[in-house]
Formats: sequence, structure tokens, C-alpha cells
Amino acid sequence: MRALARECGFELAGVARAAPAEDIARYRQWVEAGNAAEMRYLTDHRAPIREDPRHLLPSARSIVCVGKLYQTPWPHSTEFHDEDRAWISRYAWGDDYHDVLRRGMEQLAARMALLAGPFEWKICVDTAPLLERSYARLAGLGWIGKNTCLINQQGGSWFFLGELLVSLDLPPDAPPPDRCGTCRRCIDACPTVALVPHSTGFTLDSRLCISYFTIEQRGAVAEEMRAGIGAHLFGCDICQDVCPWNRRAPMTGDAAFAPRHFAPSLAEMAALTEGEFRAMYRGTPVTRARYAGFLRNVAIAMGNRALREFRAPLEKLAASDDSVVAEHARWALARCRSALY
Ligand code: B12
Ligand code: SF4
Ligand code: SF4
Repeated sequence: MRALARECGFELAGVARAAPAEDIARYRQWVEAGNAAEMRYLTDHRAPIREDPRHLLPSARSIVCVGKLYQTPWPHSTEFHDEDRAWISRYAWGDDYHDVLRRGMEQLAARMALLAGPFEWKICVDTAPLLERSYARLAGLGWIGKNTCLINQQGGSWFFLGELLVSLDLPPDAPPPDRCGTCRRCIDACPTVALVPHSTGFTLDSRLCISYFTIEQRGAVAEEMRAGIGAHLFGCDICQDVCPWNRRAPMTGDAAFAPRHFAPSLAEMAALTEGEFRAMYRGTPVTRARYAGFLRNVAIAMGNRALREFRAPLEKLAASDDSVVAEHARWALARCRSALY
């Protein structure tokens, strides 16, 4: 099965039982503590579905968990100091991973059927109500680091997860040991202190996370959180950039993840029309922010960089019909002015 997965483009693969989620209590506690912020898809009627993968495929007996590397030979956000440019996080540089992984898993299911005969299956990538990291850990793909990412000893953490729920009984793998040890680089590097202590280690408070603000949050970002966002335009890589397990992380061989845009000019981004935004980021994860959210993020990044040349583009954004964009641009203009005079 692992060899088949590799042929289908997955560097990592393993099997977990399609049994009720061991970590569900942890999930409930996380949600009850408010850590899901406004991500309703984590708290609404879909929340109980996460308790058991058989809610997604009643005949499921096993979960084939796969990992696909997306690391490319380009700098880390922690090495990036170009003042008039902003950061798009690594996972969003190329094609949208949902489609790439889905295609690979369809191939995997077809190849497995040639060997095992017909069986029922269902593909999950990110959006399904399934605790992906929990099952991937049980399938031996890695341990859950203090940055809450799944980390593989050889592969680091720059990989996406996907799951093929199957009605076949496959022998399960075993979870690897936790290899974070006494390290706490991610905790110390997080600019917004979003990795917070938890009874069994650390957890992520989305209400403080740059990735949440720039990708998931709709509407205004609380003023006191804006400075910590720095020049992040979409997502955040810091807690993975500093992780020692990513120092020698292997590169992806898949051209789908070759960078299209990773450090765009802020002035150019502020001037994009909606049509240009769509055309530029079509087929990449960046479209999730939507045009208004993207411009809001541009305004925050400009306010944090506070360069003289940002005044004109910010004045234009301050006249936007979108009240959130306009308010963020006014906030950024005030910062540019106070930095100049
Ligand atoms: C909501 C979400 C977010 C939210 C919240 C993140 C979070 N940490 O929960 C936000 C928007 C902040 C986010 C950010 C990112 N995300 Co995201 N996200 C998700 C999503 C849709 C759900 C995650 C979830 O259920 N969170 C709730 C918490 C409680 O769950 P959890 O952190 O996974 O923890 C569970 C287990 O890991 C386990 N557990 C946790 N700690 C420990 C410790 C021990 C010792 C044990 C035994 C178990 C355990 O218990 C928890 C179950 O309750 C998943 C896809 C999915 N369906 O799972 C992708 C997913 C987790 N994201 C992913 C990615 C790539 C990212 C970003 C890197 C994107 C970016 N560059 O900005 C960042 C990383 C930020 C970070 N440090 O986590 C990948 C992670 C791949 C990997 N190698 O880990 C996933 C799996 C998507 C995918 N299919 O590839 N994400
Ligand atoms: S993604 Fe960024 S803001 Fe979120 S926990 Fe990691 S370092 Fe902190
Ligand atoms: S930086 Fe250190 S503590 Fe954080 S996930 Fe990596 S190894 Fe674990």
C-alpha cells in the first residue's frame, strides 16, 4: 500500500483503524475554551461527525493516511526582510492542494482495487469533519509537535494530509514517539503568542494566530492584534520555519507546488482590481481570503511596514466601498503618518 501511495505521489503513507477518534475529548475541550474563534465549521452540526470516521463512510474499516510534501527551495519567512513586499505562506505558493491530493488519492483507490477487488472508499482532504492530524499520528506519519503540526522525523512538517477511508481491513501502523523533547523554539518565535500551554503540552489559540487572521477571519481584525501580523498577507510559517526538524526537510518533486507568487509587492497588491486578484491567484489557496479580506490584509501589512510610498495606495484603499478595507487603510495611514512625522 505504501509503494502504491508513493507511485501516486505521496511520500508518506500509513494505516489507522477507522475507529472513534481517541483525541475527541481534546477537541471538545479546545472548542469549549473558544480556541476555534469564528470558524463555525469546527463548532456547528459538523462537530459531532468528527467523533467517528464511520459517520463519513459507514462501511469504513481502515483509514489510509497520506502525506504530500510541498517544500520548495525558496527562503523561509524568517529570512525575509524585504520592506516593500509581503509574505504569502509556503503552502499557498502553488496549486491548491485540495485538488492535487484528491487526484492522487483517486489513483490510489483505483490501484488498490486492482489488487484487492472492489471496495467502498471516501476521500477526505482538509474540509471533511475528520481529525486529520490525530489519525495521521496513529497511522505513523509523525508526532504532533508543540506547534500543533504533524512532524515526520525524515520529512519535517511541510506536507499536506489526506485520508482514504476504506471498507477494507488493513493492518494498522503504530504512532511514532514525540521528538520535540525540551525544544520550545516555535513557542518562543510565535509573534502573537498563539501557542498556549495546555494540560498535556501546548495548543493553538486561533484567536491569536496570524494564520487564522489572514486566512479564516472575515470582517475586521481587532486593532490590538494588527501589529503582530507584520507583513503576513496570507497564512503564517514562522512556527514551522524555526523547527529544527525542518532544517533538512526534503523538497517536493511535484511541479504543482512550484511557487507562483510568494513575496508580492505590497503597492502592486493594493492596486489589484477584483478581476486581477482572481486572475493572479486562480487555482491557489489564496482565493480563500476573498478580495476584500486580501485588501484588508494588504492594508495591515502596509501599516506595519509604514513606508512613505504606501501613503498614496492606502489613501485609495481608504476610499474603498468596503467599510472593513477602508477602516484598515485609515488605521494603516495613521501608522504611516506617525512613523514619518
Ligand atoms: C482549523 C484548521 C486550522 C486553524 C486552526 C489550527 C489548529 N492548530 O487547530 C488555522 C487557521 C489557525 C490553521 C492554520 C494552519 N494550518 Co490548518 N487546518 C485546520 C483544520 C481544517 C482543522 C484542525 C483542527 O481540527 N483543529 C482543532 C485542533 C484541536 O485540532 P489539532 O490541532 O489537529 O489537534 C488534534 C490532534 O492533533 C490531537 N493532538 C493535538 N495535540 C496533541 C498532542 C498529543 C501528545 C497527542 C497525543 C495528540 C494531540 O488532538 C487534537 C484533536 O482534538 C485541519 C484539517 C483537518 N480536517 O483536520 C487543517 C490542517 C491542520 N492545517 C494545515 C496547515 C498546512 C496549516 C498551516 C501550516 C497553514 C499556514 N501556513 O498558515 C497553519 C499551521 C498553524 C499551526 N501551527 O497549526 C495542515 C497541517 C499539516 C501538518 N503537517 O500538520 C492540515 C492537516 C490540512 C491538511 N489536510 O493538510 N489551520
Ligand atoms: S502560524 Fe504563526 S501565529 Fe500561528 S501559531 Fe504559528 S507562528 Fe504563531
Ligand atoms: S520547534 Fe521544537 S518544540 Fe516546536 S514543534 Fe519543532 S521540535 Fe517541537
